[in-house]
Amino acid sequence: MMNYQGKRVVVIGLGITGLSCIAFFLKRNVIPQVMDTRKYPPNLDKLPDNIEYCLGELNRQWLFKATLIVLSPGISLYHPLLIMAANLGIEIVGDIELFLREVTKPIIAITGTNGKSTVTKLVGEFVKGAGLRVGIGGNIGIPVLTLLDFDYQLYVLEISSFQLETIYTLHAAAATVLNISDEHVNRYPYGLHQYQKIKLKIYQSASLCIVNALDLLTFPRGKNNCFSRFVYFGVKYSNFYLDYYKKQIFLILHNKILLNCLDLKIVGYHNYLNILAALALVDFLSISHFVYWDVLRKFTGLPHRFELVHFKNGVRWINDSKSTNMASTRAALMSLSFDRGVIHLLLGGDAKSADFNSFKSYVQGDRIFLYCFGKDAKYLAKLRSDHVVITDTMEQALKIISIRACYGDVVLLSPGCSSLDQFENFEVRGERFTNLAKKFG
Ligand code: UMA
Ligand code: ADP
Repeated sequence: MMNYQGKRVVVIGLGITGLSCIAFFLKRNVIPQVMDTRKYPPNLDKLPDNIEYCLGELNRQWLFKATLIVLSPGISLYHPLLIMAANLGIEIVGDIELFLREVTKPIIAITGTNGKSTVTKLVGEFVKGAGLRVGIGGNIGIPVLTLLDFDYQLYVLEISSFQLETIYTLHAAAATVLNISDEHVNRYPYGLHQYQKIKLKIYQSASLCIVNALDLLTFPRGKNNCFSRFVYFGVKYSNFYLDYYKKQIFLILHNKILLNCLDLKIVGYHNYLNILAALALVDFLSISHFVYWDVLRKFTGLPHRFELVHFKNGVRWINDSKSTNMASTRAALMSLSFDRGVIHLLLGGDAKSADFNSFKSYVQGDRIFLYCFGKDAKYLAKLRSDHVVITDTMEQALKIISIRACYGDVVLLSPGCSSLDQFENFEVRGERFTNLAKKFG
């Protein structure tokens, strides 16, 4: 356990991470200073009276006098003032680094562009099923420092690239980068390569690196692979792969059939890969196959991820609001099975400067109609020359769809963009879609 007595601590960000950091230091009798670049950040009302705070910008004087800066993931480590602070030798860490310095129990660490929450949840269920007390947290919405209040035997952490920026001492029992594709381009000026490099940090000093054999970008390289053992998933020479027989797909574990994918409640090739990754991550725990069967048969996935929220008059309304990049929208389109009708695809929000050209081929043809809304609607509408409607809001698009949708059609919200231009978060966007689906459908 670290001793922070005498440190001048600055916490940046008043979101749920910042709040958990403040509580962490107060418990250790250290009173941090707090700042947030937002003029009206959330949680101000939750700040104890004795805490000094500064809003609207980063306070240069406080920063340069600090001995420890704790940065929330929403603020980039490459902010000019933070670069200056780092050059002055001031330590900058995130909440997960604080957490790592406190715990001794094994950690399963999960990152990737898509599938992190699904795999984190599934791994958590496997470990629980094996009878271990498991702490699940990180980017999934539970700040890791809040896990310190409980006596867990193992931790499962979902870690975003933003969080990886400020992690230095992760020694995971098993770590994975599930997949890598274009995402958060607005945060990484050097593009995909910079984003990938940050993601691959998760392998550093991991005992086991769980590698997606189908995605070269996820392979450990250089410094990442010292002392580690690689375990691949997704291809036949590995212990975790998919086999095909008479149009059916089977999950293969250590060369034996574990399950027919028809017995699962979740659908889609991407989800079958997620299951393989989860199995590979927990393999070192030697969990019984009965636990795997039981968990997998019951697992319904998480809300807002390709979730059927309404079915009426033969029309399926699917909420995939968590789709914030084109790879996840592509996965949704590939998961749809139907023999009649068309897809009404709602795309929209903040595209975060992503390049959608490679996605064009997935949204052509007579059986797909695009409805583009929000900040980048016009940009998204360039994906095809016909069958496109541009609206300001998702609600306007849904009104039009409600008139057009016929028996056999699918209405799919898989927006491929961040929700923050028009909604508080992806959950609010998904709930709005669900309510409107029930109203118009
Ligand atoms: N912000 C400012 N100024 C500040 C601090 C934050 O403008 O000084 C803005 C950020 O740009 C962001 C928002 O405020 O838009 C929230 O940032 P935050 O760091 O305060 O976020 P928290 O509420 O602490 O939530 C964070 C993660 N959010 C982000 O990384 C943006 C949550 O992931 C995570 O669940 C939580 O910590 C607990 O670990 C959310 C997310 O969107 C779900 N993650 C991104 C993603 O999945 O793509 C990475
Ligand atoms: P993350 O936590 O990385 O955002 P989620 O499990 O919450 O991942 O899923 C986010 C979106 O990505 C959803 O639209 C989901 O259907 C899709 N998705 C999940 N797993 C994958 C995968 N392996 N490849 C591509 N898309 C995926």
